Amino acid sequence: TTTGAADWNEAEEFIRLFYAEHPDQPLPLDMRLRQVREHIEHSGSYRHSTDELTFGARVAWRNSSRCIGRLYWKSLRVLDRRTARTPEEIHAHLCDHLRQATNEGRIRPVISVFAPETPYRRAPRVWNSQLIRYAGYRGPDGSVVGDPGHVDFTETVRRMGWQAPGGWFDLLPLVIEVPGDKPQLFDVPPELVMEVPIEHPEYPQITRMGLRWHAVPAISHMRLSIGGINYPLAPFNGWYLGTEIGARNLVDADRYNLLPVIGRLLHLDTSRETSLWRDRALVELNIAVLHSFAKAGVKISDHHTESERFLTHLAREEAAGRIVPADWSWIVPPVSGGLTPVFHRYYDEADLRPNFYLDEEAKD
Ligand code: HEM
Ligand code: NRG
Repeated sequence: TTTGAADWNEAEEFIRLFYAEHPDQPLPLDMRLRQVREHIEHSGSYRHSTDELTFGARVAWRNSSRCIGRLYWKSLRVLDRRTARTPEEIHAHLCDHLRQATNEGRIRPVISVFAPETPYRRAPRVWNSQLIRYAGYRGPDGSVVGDPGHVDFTETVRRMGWQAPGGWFDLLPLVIEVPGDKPQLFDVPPELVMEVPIEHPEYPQITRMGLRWHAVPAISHMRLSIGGINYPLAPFNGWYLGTEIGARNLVDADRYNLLPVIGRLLHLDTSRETSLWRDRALVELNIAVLHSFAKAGVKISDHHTESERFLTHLAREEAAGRIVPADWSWIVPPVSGGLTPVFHRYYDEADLRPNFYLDEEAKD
């Protein structure tokens, strides 16, 4: 990973997989293998064809054992951005990614693949964990305004010169770093960031809280690994599962931590756990999230539907003769786990490549 050299065994395994699933190639398998081997011998690396890159990115999604959303892996839109060099070019491509992904609310799964690590040139990177994230500000008394999950990142970009508005849902700037240059800040154009105001269909108290969330989760800190080649900058997105927002981002004690507030607004008995006030507040918040996205015309899934789809995916993949690696603790939704069919079984835990990896050096 650090030398940027491609491993021949991984390369061979990937090229064989590509040919196994795409047998009608103009170039015979043994010739492509020899080409790849010679390139690795001479330069330490090789270049994926556009078809190999597209297939590799789709299979990386197919192999993501923490992802419940894999039914549509074949339709991932792959944008080949390997020639982009300057921060300005990269920023323009990231903006284009958000435009294509958002699609006025009819969210499309998209990945943009930027230049890989090679022995001759380091790859570009983005420091942000997602293209769209909200800032968090810790005050002198220790309380936080905004997303407590992003306090450190916010502090970093402030030191780099970002002017913080100081609100609850401020869009963080992108930090883009290309080899040999210092990292640069770019705003994400607000007109490219679709957001949904959170309303509850029956409880105006929840609507009046003024909550919102962005439409597109676009993960930007995972390394895409295909056939021994590493692409540290390969941001991807699908659409949200409601519980990611309604049961985690707005709820975790180290995120917006809103259950105590909602419990009080709904006049629940918060004096004892046995009233299950937390659970009642949690369900109402999740209803609000799904209702609001639907009302705004933004694609989102509920955990019952997405769990069903995942079982369909399992059946389809098994019919194609493939195992579906899955991580139970990530696949089972954080609310009503036992109500969903994904709870009531175990999964294969294989680590298959291509895949996405989280590196230690990722900043946030
Ligand atoms: C994780 C849903 C698309 C790759 C997850 C998680 C959910 C999810 C609920 C768990 C997240 C968490 O608990 O924080 C979906 C849905 C999609 C979708 C509904 C709609 C199409 C995609 C796409 C890719 C992808 C397009 C890549 C091309 C991943 C990976 C993880 C993940 C790598 C693990 C992230 C980590 O380790 O932090 N997905 N996903 N997903 N998904 Fe998906
Ligand atoms: N929980 C995170 C996002 C993680 C990935 N989830 C997806 N991915 N839906 C959050 O922002 O809440 N995706 O590519 O659609």
